[in-house]
Amino acid sequence: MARRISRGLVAAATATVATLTLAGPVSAQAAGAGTAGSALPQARVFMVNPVQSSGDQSLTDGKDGNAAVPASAYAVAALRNLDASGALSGKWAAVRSETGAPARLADVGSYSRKDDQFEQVMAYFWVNEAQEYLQSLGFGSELPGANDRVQPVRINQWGADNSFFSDTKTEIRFGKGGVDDAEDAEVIVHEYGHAVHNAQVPGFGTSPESGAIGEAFGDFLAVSVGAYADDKYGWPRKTDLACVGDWDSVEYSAAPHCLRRVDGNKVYADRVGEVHADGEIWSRALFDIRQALGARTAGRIIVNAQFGFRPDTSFQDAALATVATAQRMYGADAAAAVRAAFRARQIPGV
Ligand SMILES: [Ca+2]
Ligand SMILES: [Ca+2]
Ligand SMILES: [Ca+2]
Ligand SMILES: [Zn+2]
Repeated sequence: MARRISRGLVAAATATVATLTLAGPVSAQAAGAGTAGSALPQARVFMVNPVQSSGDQSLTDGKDGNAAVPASAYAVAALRNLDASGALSGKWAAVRSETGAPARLADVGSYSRKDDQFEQVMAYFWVNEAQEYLQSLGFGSELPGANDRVQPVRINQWGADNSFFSDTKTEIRFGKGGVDDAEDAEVIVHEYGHAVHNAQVPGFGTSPESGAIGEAFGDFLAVSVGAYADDKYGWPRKTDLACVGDWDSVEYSAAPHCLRRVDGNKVYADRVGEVHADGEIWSRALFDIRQALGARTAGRIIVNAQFGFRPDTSFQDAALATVATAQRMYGADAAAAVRAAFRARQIPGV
């Protein structure tokens, strides 16, 4: 599955974001929903994705049919940070759909996967969750913000199985090939990872190695946000933590289904010049850092280091920047653990 990044002027996006932040007419219902905890709209969402939460590797898309996924795969969770517009628009995400009518906040508790509005709700919920995760790590308060702004998201009806982040419009687009892309939180958060990178370093990913780092970070963030949400809501996880896209990939991978994994054994010499394939070198290092230092410390080091990456950074420079960030934030032991993770991937000069 292609996950491509288009490149262009970041400046062009500023107007888009500014437009989206203009609040629409205030409706009493939405205004209340945005402020009072008890009034937050309660939405049906997947607990990351149906394969991960059930462990059932035999689930199939079933032509987007409701019967293909049991009701037990859904959970009810609050939609937070909505603005007063009455749409799926808020502090961290604004969803536009080109398939089906816009979701109604009054109905977010009753949509199922066959409804176009279900993916709109998933996109809003998981982009918000991903930014809340970054905020929980201190980004936007103690540390600089990392894409702490309204993220435009568009859902298209495309034949191709393809989602991507376009930094021309700083917009994420989700396709509907195979399993609808926005039915898998790990696909949503992967794409959001590109938006985070681009916010940290405008135009990030202009070389094969920096592109691979971008893919790797998207996968790492997807796994991290899924685990964060599972812990927060008490949702079951019955597939390997290292498996990304358990549900989107049922149509194109053998069981156990994974789009990619973050615990592979590739090393630097295994590069093939394709960003997703080569990203598995970098994502394994990030996963090892997480295993060594814990989710919170690893997340803080990894994201904070990325502010210092050049748009065309090499594995070597990015690894050294991450080691230096660990040293500065947590001292020698943390730096040694980070260095060991990159050395295990045989990244030169580290
Ligand atoms: Ca669907
Ligand atoms: Ca798909
Ligand atoms: Ca997963
Ligand atoms: Zn990607």
